Formats: sequence, structure tokens, C-alpha cells
Amino acid sequence: MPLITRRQFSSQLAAFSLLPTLATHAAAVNDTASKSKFTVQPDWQNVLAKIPEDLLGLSYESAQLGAPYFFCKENTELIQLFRQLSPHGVLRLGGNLSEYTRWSNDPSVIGAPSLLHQAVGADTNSKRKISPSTITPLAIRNLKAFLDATGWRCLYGLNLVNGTPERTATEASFVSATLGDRLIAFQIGNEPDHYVMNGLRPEGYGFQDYFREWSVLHRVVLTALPKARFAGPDIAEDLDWVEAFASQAPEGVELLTGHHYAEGPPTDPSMTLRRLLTPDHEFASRVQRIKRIAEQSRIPYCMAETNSCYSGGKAGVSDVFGSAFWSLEYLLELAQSGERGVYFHGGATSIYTPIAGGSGKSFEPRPLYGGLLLFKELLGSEIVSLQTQTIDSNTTVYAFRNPNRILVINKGNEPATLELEHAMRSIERLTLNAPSLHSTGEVSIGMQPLNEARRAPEWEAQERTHQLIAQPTSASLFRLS
Ligand code: BDP
Repeated sequence: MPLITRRQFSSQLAAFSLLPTLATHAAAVNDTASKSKFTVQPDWQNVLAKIPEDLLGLSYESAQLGAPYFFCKENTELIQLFRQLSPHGVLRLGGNLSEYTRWSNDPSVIGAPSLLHQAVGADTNSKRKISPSTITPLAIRNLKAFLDATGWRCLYGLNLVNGTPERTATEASFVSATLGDRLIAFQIGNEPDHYVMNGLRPEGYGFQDYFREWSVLHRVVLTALPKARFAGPDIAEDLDWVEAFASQAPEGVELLTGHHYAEGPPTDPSMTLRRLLTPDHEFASRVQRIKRIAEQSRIPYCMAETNSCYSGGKAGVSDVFGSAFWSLEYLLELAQSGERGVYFHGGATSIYTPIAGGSGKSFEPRPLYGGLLLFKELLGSEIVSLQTQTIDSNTTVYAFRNPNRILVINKGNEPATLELEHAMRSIERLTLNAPSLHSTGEVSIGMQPLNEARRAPEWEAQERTHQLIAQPTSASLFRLS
């Protein structure tokens, strides 16, 4: 479908810039002698960015609310996994299926689920006919109890494609009154820059057409809720739309939003783990453009929906341990450029989902969740500059202060040993690792298996006080004092 064609085009461009293969990288990593000579020199005074406390979030299809007992206070396993990931996380509800939701005040509609915690996965962009999901007051009350239990807040997506002003106003009013402070903002519409490609609007529909439709729904929400806050335009890829939205955004638009999928489609054989772990220069320049738009408009940008490979993910890429490394480097790249939030899309058994389960099955963290869990340790800290960040093609280093820490991501098969300029009184290490980049299980953090990691991860004290030793295939966070 056209959506795929366009994204394929941009991914093929990026493929030209592929760096050496992981096999070549592994050869570089074997050279531990040269690596041990490497001295890490953070410039503790040179702060590049502060990582927002609430940077981390998860994104689900709005259709998940059609099963009102998923986000509810009884779903204790899921609550535990959310809480563990962040004390101040963001749950974004939107996605393609948000355009197929329908608000109903009818108390007889309760959307009784047939299975316990019935789960809805990410939309996979197939051309099937989508039946609308009904969102009821019960689902919103349960959502509020879920948010209270997790400590998270919510970015709530309203239906633009099939939304009527009347339904939008009543839905927004109920959501706002029920969620209270747990509601960050409303979004109206999902990926409007792909409406034409997805057959949702006629050929020729452009930003101004969308903005006219957006303004109608924005006005009805504002009439009902004069203090309502908004985020948008939640684009798939066209940054011109973000720029146009930023320049015309009325007061009350507090966040600019967009999406990013590192790869796709999954059927394309060139979409590999190796490619996912290779620096994407085209994306880096998009991030710079986003930064400029946010600075000029003074409206922060948020990656409201993201993951490794669109159409629900790719097996062997999105569901393996390597995806955790991708998430760490990606989060750090976005945090360094001042992005306000990064919300990983998923749900049910989607290949890329950070948390799988529901529909009668227990919830379990996937390897990607491990990357996010390690990143949680960095929330609220400041990224400082380093003389060299890339040690070789397998090893990258980042430094943080408050408290002082160093993160070493070692994708190779040999330990990486780095020297500190000065000996430290003590060095503690928190390790995220797995047997290989391709592992789908056996991920552990702080010496606990990821799927049993229900208590705070353990930091290990290291004996040698001037060396940082990062195990093979691991991300190690060192706390220095
Ligand atoms: C985005 C949609 C989301 C899909 C995702 C995907 O907003 O609903 O699940 O892509 O393709 O375009 O994985």
C-alpha cells in the first residue's frame, strides 16, 4: 500500500549509509588490548541535556479501551510492570485504531470482555476491514484507577477521521472530568500525513485541510473545556506538517508530536537487526530539524509513538535482545536533542511490544523492556560530554551527572575494559545482559532474570577502582563515587 511504499523509499535511502557488519564489529571488539588503553574522560561541567523524569512512556491503540478491563486497577501484573518502568511514565492512547473508536454514553454498553484483561495489539496496517471499538464511561473510570495505581499520566487520542463534533465534545468532557490531573493533553487524529495513503481522505488532502478539520474539533473541545491542553499533529513522518502546525498552533497546544519507526516493512529482507543497530544518519538529521522546530516555536517535541519496525514489528529484530541496545541509544539520542517524551508502541502479543500478554495470559517483559528498565535509572540525570563516545563499532559510552555515572554499551562478544583518568573510591555496576544479541529470553538485569525482576535491581561492587569492565553483550551502568 502507498504508506509502505513511502516508508520503504526513505528506508532504502538510509540503507546506503550502512556501516560494517556486526561480524566486522566483533573482530574489532576482540582487540581488547587496544580497548583497555582507552581512557574515559567525561567533562562533568559540560551538561548536554537533562533527561526529563517523565521521558519514558508506552503507547497503545485507543481500541484497547474497547475492552474496559485491561487498563483497570485489578490488572495488578500490568500495573507492576508499568510502575517498575517509571514512577512518572506516560501512557499514550492513539494509533491507527483511534480513528475507529466510537464514544458511547449508553450505560448498557459495557464491552464485556470474553477473556481476562482482553488485549489489543498494535495495528499491523493490513487492509482488513476494521470494526469500530466502543469506548464507554466504564473504560475511562477504570483507566483512571489504573493511572492512579501506576502513577502514570495519559496522552489521550480523539478520533478525527470518523469523529463528530458532538461525540468528541462529550468524550473529551468525560475524559477530562474523570482523569483530572492524570490527563496531559488531547491529541486529535493519528498520522494525518498518511490519511491519503491510507485511503482515509481523498487525493490532494493536505496540511491545511487537516488543520481545518482539527480546528473544528479543537474548538468544540475548548468550548466544553476552556482549559483543555492539546498535543499534535502526531504525524507519521512529514516534518513539514509539524512545522506548519507549530506555526499555527493556538494557545493550549503544549506539545508537538510525531512518530518514528526505525525500520519497515518487516517483509523487506534488508530490515535486519544489524541495520537497526547501525547509526542512522538520515534520522539524525531529522532529529536536528525537530530540535530547530521545537526551539523556534518554543513548544517541546515528543516522540509519541515509536518502535523498531512498523507493521507490528519484525521477528528476530524487534523481539530480541539487540532491540534493547537500540532503545538505549535511541532514547539517549532523543534526550540529547531535548525531546520531551518517547513512547514505545505495542500491546497484546505484537512482535515489538515491550510488555506481552493479556487475554487470559500472564504479562511478561520482552527484551526491549530490559533496555527501557535500564534507562529508567537515568531519568532526571544530566548527560555530560565525553571526549569520545564511540570507542569502536561495538562499544559506545555515555556519561551522566547527579549522580555521576557512565554507561557502556558493549554489543561485542568480548568484555570491554575502559580506564578512568582517576581512581574512584568505589564503582558499582548494574548490568543488563543476555547470551547474545539474538536472544529472545534469558535477559537479566542486576543479576535477576528480567521476567522475575520485581524488586529493585542489584548493583555489584567492582574491585578495581579505576577500570570499568563491561561484560560481553551487555549494557553496564557504572555508579562512581
Ligand atoms: C503506526 C500506527 C500504529 C501501528 C504502527 C505499526 O499509528 O497504529 O500499529 O504504525 O505499523 O503507523 O506498527
